[in-house]
This record gives sequence, C-alpha cells and structure tokens, in this order.
Amino acid sequence: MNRLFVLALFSAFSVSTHAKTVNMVQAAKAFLGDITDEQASVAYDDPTIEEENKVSELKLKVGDKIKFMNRDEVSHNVSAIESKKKLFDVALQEPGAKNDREIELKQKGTFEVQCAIHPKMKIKLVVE
Ligand SMILES: [Cu+2]
Repeated sequence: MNRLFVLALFSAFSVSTHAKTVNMVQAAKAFLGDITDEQASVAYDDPTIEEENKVSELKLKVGDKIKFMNRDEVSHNVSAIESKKKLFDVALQEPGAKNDREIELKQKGTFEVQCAIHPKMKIKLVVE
C-alpha cells in the first residue's frame, strides 16, 4: 500500500467517525437541546426546562445531522435559509416520534433555522 492511499483511507475514516447527530426538540414553542421525552412533556408548564435547554446557536460540520423531534402539542414548519437560499426544509411536522426528521448538512455556510409558524423559534446555524 502506498502512503497516499493510507492517508486517504485514514481521512475518509476520520471524517465518518466525526460526523454527529444533534437532537433538536421542539417543545414549548422553542428549540431545545437534547432533552428527554419526559422533560418535553412538561416544558410548556416549566419555564426552567426551556431556559436551561434553549438553543439559539449551533456550530456543526458538513456531514453532521440534525434530528428534529417535535414533542410539542402543535405542528412546526422548520427550514434553514441563507439569504434566500434554502439549506433544508423539514416542512410541516406534526407532533410525535413517528414524525421525527433527520437532516444531513451538505453545505457550508451561516444559516437561520426558523419555524414559519412561530417567528420566535430561531437558531443561528453555522456549518463548517
Ligand atoms: Cu413552530
């Protein structure tokens, strides 16, 4: 095996092992980090859960994934845009685990993740 091949193999391996999936839970009309279903079910009545887990900025890499999990009592409609260019569109997502959507990030940039229904739900997403 030549050295370049070994290096290429190593880089491919390290890229795939570093890719991660971040859970974004929609509860109490906010994007919350990795909270349990039990926390999500009471988030609306317990503002401390929202305060402690609210995500307003995310820094990820190309190849990483975001799993949108609607644990709210209402539907959400999440997309990510940069200027007018769309990175992804989760579209209308009803509550429940069966509607979880995993999005792979395929493009670098600084995007705004937002919900079309709830303008206050926003995340600044930086993909490197
Ligand atoms: Cu929403």
